[in-house]
Amino acid sequence: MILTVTLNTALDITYHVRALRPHTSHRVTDVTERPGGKGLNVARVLAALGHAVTAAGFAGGATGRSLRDQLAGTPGVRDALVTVGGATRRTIAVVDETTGDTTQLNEPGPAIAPAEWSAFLAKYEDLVRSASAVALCGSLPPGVPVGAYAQLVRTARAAGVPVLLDTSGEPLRRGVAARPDIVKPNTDELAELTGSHEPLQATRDARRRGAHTVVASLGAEGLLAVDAEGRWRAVPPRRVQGNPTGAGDSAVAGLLSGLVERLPWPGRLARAVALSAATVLAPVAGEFDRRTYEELVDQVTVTGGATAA
Ligand code: TA6
Repeated sequence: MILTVTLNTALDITYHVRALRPHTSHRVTDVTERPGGKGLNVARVLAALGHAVTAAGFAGGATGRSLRDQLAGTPGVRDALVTVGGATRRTIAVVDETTGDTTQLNEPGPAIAPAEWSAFLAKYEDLVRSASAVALCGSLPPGVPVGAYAQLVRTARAAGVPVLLDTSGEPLRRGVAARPDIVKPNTDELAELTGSHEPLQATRDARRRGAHTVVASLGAEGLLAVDAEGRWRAVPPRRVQGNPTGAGDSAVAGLLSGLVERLPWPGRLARAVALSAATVLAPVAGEFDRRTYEELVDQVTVTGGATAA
């Protein structure tokens, strides 16, 4: 099974409005609630691709119960969340149907007590031993140590399990130094980590800081992957318009599924880019239309190779 970790789970609420204007009230044309937080989106996409997934992290309160009820109805995802005293946060995405722009509001999440963090660590150490790969994704809730991801990366590496890290800021900086197999920053996260706004230079710098492979998300321009053997660029066939929330999480699911299926890098990246684009075209994060994905995956252009590092 693939283990996903979402320390700051969320009940993702997506509102659609005709046009979003400040200082006015809006009629909501559509609303959805889904289990969210980056790792849970990754878990749902991996399960839709046919992988067995165990979802670890925290959940609590009425929002946590609602999230877990929905997760229980998701075939392929096993709930290994630790119950906490605080309430799982909500994140709100407001989609402007006229422009396609999305405005995101993310609550900070519940405070995690030291005993809750210890309970999670014990569970993680147990689960990681039977995992084929681990994904560590998203922000940290209050109370979780800033070096949490570094610790989780080290545990996975000690168990010989490949680990992917997708976070930002200081947790990313410390996590990268613990030498994860893959990191997937976007260009802002890379610039914050390295001080460089030039993706190739920043990607190489992130590798020098400890990441084995860096897969930089270039938004609508696709992905840039660099490891010790080479570098690759994957570009979607066209610019797609829709809700970009969760597009990066779908890319992570593509990379991880390709890793455990031992797909060569071009196939992994094509899958990640196509899943990402199919998620933009779907109304909410963590979901995609299978046929759209299958059409897109054959049209992704991948260049580069093993000698081009
Ligand atoms: O990537 C989209 C998303 O996963 C949303 O589903 C939402 O839950 C949010 O990001 C959480 O991100 P954060 O960085 O706050 O943990």
